[in-house]
Amino acid sequence: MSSLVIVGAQWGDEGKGKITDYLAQQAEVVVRYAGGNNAGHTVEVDDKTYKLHLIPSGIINKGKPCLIGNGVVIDPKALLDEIDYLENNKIDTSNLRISDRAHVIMPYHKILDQLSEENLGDNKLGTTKKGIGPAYMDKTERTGIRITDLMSEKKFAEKLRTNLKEKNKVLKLIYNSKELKYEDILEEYLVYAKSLKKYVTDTTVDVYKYIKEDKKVLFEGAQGTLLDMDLGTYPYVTSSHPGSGGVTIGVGVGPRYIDNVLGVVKAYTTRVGEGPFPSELFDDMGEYIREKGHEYGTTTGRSRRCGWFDAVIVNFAVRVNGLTSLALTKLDTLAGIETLKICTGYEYNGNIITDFPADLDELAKYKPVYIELKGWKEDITRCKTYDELPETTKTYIKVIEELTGTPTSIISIGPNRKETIFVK
Ligand code: 2SA
Ligand code: MG
Repeated sequence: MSSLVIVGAQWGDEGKGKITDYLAQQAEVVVRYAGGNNAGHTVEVDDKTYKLHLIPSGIINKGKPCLIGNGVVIDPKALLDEIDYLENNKIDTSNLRISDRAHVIMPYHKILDQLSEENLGDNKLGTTKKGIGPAYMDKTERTGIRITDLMSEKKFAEKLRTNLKEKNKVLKLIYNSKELKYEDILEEYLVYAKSLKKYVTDTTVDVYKYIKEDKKVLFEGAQGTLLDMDLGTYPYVTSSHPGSGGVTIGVGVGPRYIDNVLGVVKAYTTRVGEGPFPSELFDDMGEYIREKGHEYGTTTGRSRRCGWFDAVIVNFAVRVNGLTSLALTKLDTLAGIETLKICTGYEYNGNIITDFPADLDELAKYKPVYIELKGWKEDITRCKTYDELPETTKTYIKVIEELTGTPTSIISIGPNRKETIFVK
């Protein structure tokens, strides 16, 4: 049996989509376990680029069952649009399955996400405004509407009536905003329900069956460890569990069925949205990396903040996820930079820490400590093997392995599936 979790080891956008697609060529099943259509996963195969938000990236590989687990929040319209987008691009979606336990993103979730961000002003989180937070809030409040409810007209109508009564009060009294009409939402969502019915199943049964049949199962993460609601830079996090622990709950699979955890790390660091980012670059170098690496949000188009590789946060990800190896991505972006820096710790008043602190005010006092490494000028996108990489690139990889105590198993040197070196 060999199941593998693919987890983001930074603040998301590490290239999980590309790595999932690459590994899905050998896997038999791909499962999403957290988040929703806030995610943006880009997959490039031959001369085609696909942008996915909710459906596992494994879908690009023909005939692989792709499951959306119970830990995911589903915007039915976004899902149906994505199915259409894939079908229009000749990608078969008949093997897609969605969990009957997954929660549904409702129109009021999206509006509340937007209003709450506006209300927070300077303290805003920088969410994707897809309704993710409010949907998970209802889930934990135990008032959420699940896919299984949506499949029953009567149950959905009842739950919607109760929920909307309360949401309209919030919209009107707290935000002085327009109330939503029950009939409009009911009518809209019952149409979605009809279209989604054929995909709905108890995915815990499917996953268990695949595992018992010794099938290779890939669990595809969304966002990143530092955005995990428990482990990330709270409150500047998403409302789910992107870390490897999210798999057991978000899919309903016991930890003993997980063999390996692959941490996807970008060769530098990016973050989109608000929140601390110790190795952030505010100068031309940050701009250079942003432009060269096309660092713009796949879902919102927002420009991503860029900075040097931070071994402190990756070590944190190694620890809390139990990473067994790293997939190092976007190394090609760094070509042409004379001196590269890697953050190895944070310093304040002569005291250096290497464990990422929980208290963000405490963290703000610290300044990153860097080591410098010689860069490379060569375009490495055509390298086919590790040995073909320039010596300086190899040193950069080795230093990351040493600092994180974790071997690199995959090196990504370009967005295309072909631009990937499998190390071990
Ligand atoms: P939310 O919408 O409630 O999940 O936002 C909360 C925080 O989580 C961050 N977040 C992300 N960070 C990186 N990538 C994400 N996906 C898109 C992408 C983002 C985009 O792939 O580029 O297009 O802007 C993602 N989704 C959520 C978010 O920025 C908040 O900091
Ligand atoms: Mg992304």
